[in-house]
Amino acid sequence: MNRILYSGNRNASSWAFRAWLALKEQDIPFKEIIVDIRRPQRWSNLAEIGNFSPAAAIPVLDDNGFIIFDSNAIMEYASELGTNALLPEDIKARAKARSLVAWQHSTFGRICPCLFFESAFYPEKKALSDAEVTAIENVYSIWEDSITLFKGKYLVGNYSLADIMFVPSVVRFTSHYQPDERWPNVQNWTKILLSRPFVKEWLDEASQLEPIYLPGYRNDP
Ligand SMILES: N[C@@H](CCC(=O)N[C@@H](CS)C(=O)NCC(=O)O)C(=O)O
Repeated sequence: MNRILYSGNRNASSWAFRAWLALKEQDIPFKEIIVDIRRPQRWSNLAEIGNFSPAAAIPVLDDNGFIIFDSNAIMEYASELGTNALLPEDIKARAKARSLVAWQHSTFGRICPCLFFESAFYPEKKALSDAEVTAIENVYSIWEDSITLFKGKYLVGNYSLADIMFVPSVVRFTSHYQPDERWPNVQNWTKILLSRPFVKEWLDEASQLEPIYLPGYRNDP
């Protein structure tokens, strides 16, 4: 089998997590090479990725010599290659799914940027600032509205790329601040998402690793 996913450390690579998840959910066989993106080896390892992928980042999917880079492209490829498309058939639901995917992919990282994915695995979590709580509550309300609108358990009805795209953000937010009864659909959705077998597989492995401490988490000087 000549399909290789260049992935990353389980407790650091939120983008690889998404690509890996889409391939797994679609039952697409692949070999995985984990690229160590911890500092300082991160830079030399990613430079090697740059020898065959323009973005010099992970994830990268090498499908028999054909290079697909960027998590979003790999997720769409997985959706089309597998038998259960991960985008809705309905044009509006599909546009909504793509809006949510694009939001996460482009600007969502600015929301609580100090709650990076790595921090979800810290044994001791910091207390959130008022601004962080407000930002997370705002996102919970947006997720709640989408689930309500599409009348299913997931963001746009059935399980889709939109749900997969948000899994790492769900992990980093809920590990610091759980949704309460103001967001009943989000409570249910996060529970379902986090108990999906492949999500659990990745997170179980992540939680067994040495945490990766990054500056900025505790607003240290
Ligand atoms: N837009 C890219 C982002 C990928 C990305 O930033 N990956 C990180 C590791 S999780 C990386 O390789 N960063 C290298 C860099 O910042 O140059 C994607 O969605 O695949």
